Amino acid sequence: MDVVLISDHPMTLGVQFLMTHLKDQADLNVSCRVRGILASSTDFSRIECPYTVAEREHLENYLGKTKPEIVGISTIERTRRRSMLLLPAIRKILPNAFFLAGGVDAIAAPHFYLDNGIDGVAMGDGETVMEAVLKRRLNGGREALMSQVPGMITRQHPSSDPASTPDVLPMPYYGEDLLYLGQDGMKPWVEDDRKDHVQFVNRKRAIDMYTQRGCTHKCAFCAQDLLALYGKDSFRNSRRRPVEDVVRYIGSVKSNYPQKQFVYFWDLDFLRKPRAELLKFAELYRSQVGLPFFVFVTEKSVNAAGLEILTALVSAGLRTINMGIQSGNSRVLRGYNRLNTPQESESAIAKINEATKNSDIEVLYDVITYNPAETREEIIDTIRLIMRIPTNGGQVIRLSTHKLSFNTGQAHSKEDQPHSFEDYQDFKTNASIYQSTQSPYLSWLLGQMMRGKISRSAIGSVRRDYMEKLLDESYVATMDEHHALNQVLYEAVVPRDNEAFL
Ligand code: B12
Ligand code: SF4
Repeated sequence: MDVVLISDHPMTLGVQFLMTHLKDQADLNVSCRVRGILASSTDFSRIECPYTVAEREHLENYLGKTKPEIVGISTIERTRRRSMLLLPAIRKILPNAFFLAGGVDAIAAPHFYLDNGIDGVAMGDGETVMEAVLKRRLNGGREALMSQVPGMITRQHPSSDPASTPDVLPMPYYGEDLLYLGQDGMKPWVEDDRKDHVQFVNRKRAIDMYTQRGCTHKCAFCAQDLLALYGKDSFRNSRRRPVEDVVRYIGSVKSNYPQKQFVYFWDLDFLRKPRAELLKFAELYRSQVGLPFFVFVTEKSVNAAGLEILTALVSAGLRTINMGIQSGNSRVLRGYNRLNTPQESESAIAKINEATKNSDIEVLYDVITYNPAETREEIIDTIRLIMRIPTNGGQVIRLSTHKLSFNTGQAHSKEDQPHSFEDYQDFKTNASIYQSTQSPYLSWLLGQMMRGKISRSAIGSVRRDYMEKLLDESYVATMDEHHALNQVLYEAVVPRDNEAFL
């Protein structure tokens, strides 16, 4: 039996986790061939657009040829439109296949997917659900999928407990059954030839990896690791993989794909491990892998880890460290359910600065812009915090912003919100901008500051010596009162894509 799992690449490692798990099941391996397709768009700025004619033809031909009986689709909010446009066409080619969706967006809005041509939605981690679906299909045919599969909802069985989670955290699959869709067909390996991602700029030849799942924070805007489903399950939220295993696995991927020259650890908080484990990781990684690597951290874990751990990671090859600041105002942070303070952020920023100042490491900070609940003064608190980031070292300090995502399954979810696909600093001509912030001008200014590098002379696209004038109270009020002025400003100063990252 052929099974095809499709994911918009790069989006998540969900499909690659499922593949490793399924390929580890000896009984399934005899009768099933599971392939993954990372279906990419050549341009990050059009991830929500339909596939090009060529991409679609390759995908349809491939499915027509392999005739999978199970098709899995991995979902996030921004690519919902693309998946939904594709679905009717592939259902026509594969009228008897079972279509299963999973991932954050399908979990947040399962009935939307069921009403639009999906047969089942995996409510949570997909490994055990996929395994059960494949086994049932093999043993009892399509009919066997009509009775309830634990962790999956269908039109006949519209609710379910969250899916159970495998005891061992799988490693993402890399191998011949992982294919990449491009303009010229399906390939077993591609050097990512798209423009760099706005926030993560070393994606072209990267190994993506995980050492643990979950995060101890519960920020209301974040769809982290299916928190809405597993929030109370501390075992699920702190599953780890021994660092020895992870380092060995990266070593094997590196030798199979010598072209790959960078490692991204997508753990939501890489430093959330015992100190001894972090030191062991640094030592093993330096001696056995040695590739430059990326980590996400939080201000609490940076403060807890301190200089010793940060310095050990730097000597192991740490190349980019990414910390979310989100806001420089305590009230706004409380609204995000973010259990930190601006002071904690500043203390973490100082530690990161100290550990990285003698290197050219990238330090990447991000904040949230366009939150309708923020006042002018609160946005200015964030602007001022960004202005205080030290620039006395050799590191490259880069900045980026996020707009609130509305489909996280959490407190900030707004199903009635139109699915706006603009993100980061993209707001240029969008009329809805005026409902998304109490100060279009300050949100725009913050977006410009967060666009690119921070240096002694400029913060992002804004000259430092102009900051006080730009923050003058009467100037801010005038700009906000006269939308036409704002509009002129957006149109006059539209940075090129990824401007400051070139
Ligand atoms: C890594 C990551 C990336 C990487 C992807 C790298 C890669 N190799 O693919 C990069 C940096 C490229 C990326 C980019 C983006 N990302 Co991102 N990313 C993540 C992150 C941190 C981890 C995802 C992951 O790999 N998780 C581990 C896997 C194993 O878990 P999973 O995806 O949940 O999959 C499991 C289940 O959901 C389920 N499942 C998933 N798919 C399927 C399919 C089937 C058939 C089944 C049965 C089950 C199933 O089973 C899986 C295994 O248990 C998440 C946050 C998070 N922790 O989830 C954000 C996240 C997915 N990203 C998000 C966003 C918004 C984006 C961007 C749109 C941002 C932007 N503005 O550019 C881009 C879009 C990329 C694109 N398509 O061009 C949002 C999505 C929000 C939403 N509600 O949809 C998230 C949730 C972050 C957040 N907190 O808001 N991202
Ligand atoms: S935003 Fe970061 S710290 Fe907050 S819940 Fe998400 S991953 Fe955790």
